Amino acid sequence: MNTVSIIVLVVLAILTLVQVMRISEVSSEIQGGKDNEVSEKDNDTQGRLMFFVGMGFVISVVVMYIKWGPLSLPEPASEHGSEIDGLWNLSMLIINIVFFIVQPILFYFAYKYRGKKGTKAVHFAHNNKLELFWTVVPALALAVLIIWGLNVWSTLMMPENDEEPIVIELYAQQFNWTVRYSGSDNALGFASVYDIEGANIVGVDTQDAASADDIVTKELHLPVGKPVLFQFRSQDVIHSAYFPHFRAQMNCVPGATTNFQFTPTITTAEIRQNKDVKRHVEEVNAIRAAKGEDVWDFNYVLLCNKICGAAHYNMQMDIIVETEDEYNAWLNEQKTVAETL
Ligand SMILES: [Cu+2]
Repeated sequence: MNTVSIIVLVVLAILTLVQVMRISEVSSEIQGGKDNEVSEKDNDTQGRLMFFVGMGFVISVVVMYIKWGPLSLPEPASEHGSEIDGLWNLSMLIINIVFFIVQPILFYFAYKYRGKKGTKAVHFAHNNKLELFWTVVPALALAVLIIWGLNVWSTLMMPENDEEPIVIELYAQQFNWTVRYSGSDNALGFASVYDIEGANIVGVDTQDAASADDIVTKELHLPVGKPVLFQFRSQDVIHSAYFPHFRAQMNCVPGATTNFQFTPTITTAEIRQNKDVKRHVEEVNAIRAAKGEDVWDFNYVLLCNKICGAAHYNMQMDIIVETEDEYNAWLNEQKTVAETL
């Protein structure tokens, strides 16, 4: 449909609406204006509708919790993960208590105090005790959440290291991730977007001595129980490195380096034995089998959590957490920058 016919259609629709309103006004005048009056029956119907629709909404929340709750993330696979989960669980507990008390009362009262002939609303201006209660209780709840949250934040952002963390760079671009391991010196060589050329996809400065043993790969392997310090860069727009199973996320900003450290605690092989993960894999594979698709197995995943463009949804990478021996064996097979560039 071209623009002209759309405009004509909209104008005709508005004209029709205006005519319908006029007819309604005229018919109301003929009947002495009575059909605009709200009857006792209207109030009854509206009150009941409010109650049933509102309660339907509250019940639908319970049904959704039961049906989709089991799809939430399995146990955290990082050292700090349980602290994030603790904050999340307390927030959700408070939200749910308030929701399941306030919402049913709200819809019940809308029904109970619906318009009735001869009933007049009470003018209730002020009550100090009530105002104190609904100010102090939310203030206390917020204070607990904020103070606890800030504490968790500062321990996550300034971790105390017993051992030197492994430095790994995650390089984001529309729409994929590249990993750069810092090699035996555990120091990343200088890199810049201006040095990107041919096979040098993350712009490593080959003149920098620290870059010779760096390893650029498209696979993310992590050793279990070892702290990992991720450094994030972006080539084009703001991306966000999201590790849902490790309860971690950090923005990747063009022109800046951001970082986040965490310690994986459960290997990929171990998490595949987790009962929630097993059930989820079985359910997914039942759906895939019905469609004639291949069998899928669970993997930790790194996702982009900023809507960074058309293929943003597909900007992901598997993460393999393994024992230190397996990790070192894999890393030794990889080619360094000195060997490839
Ligand atoms: Cu992205």
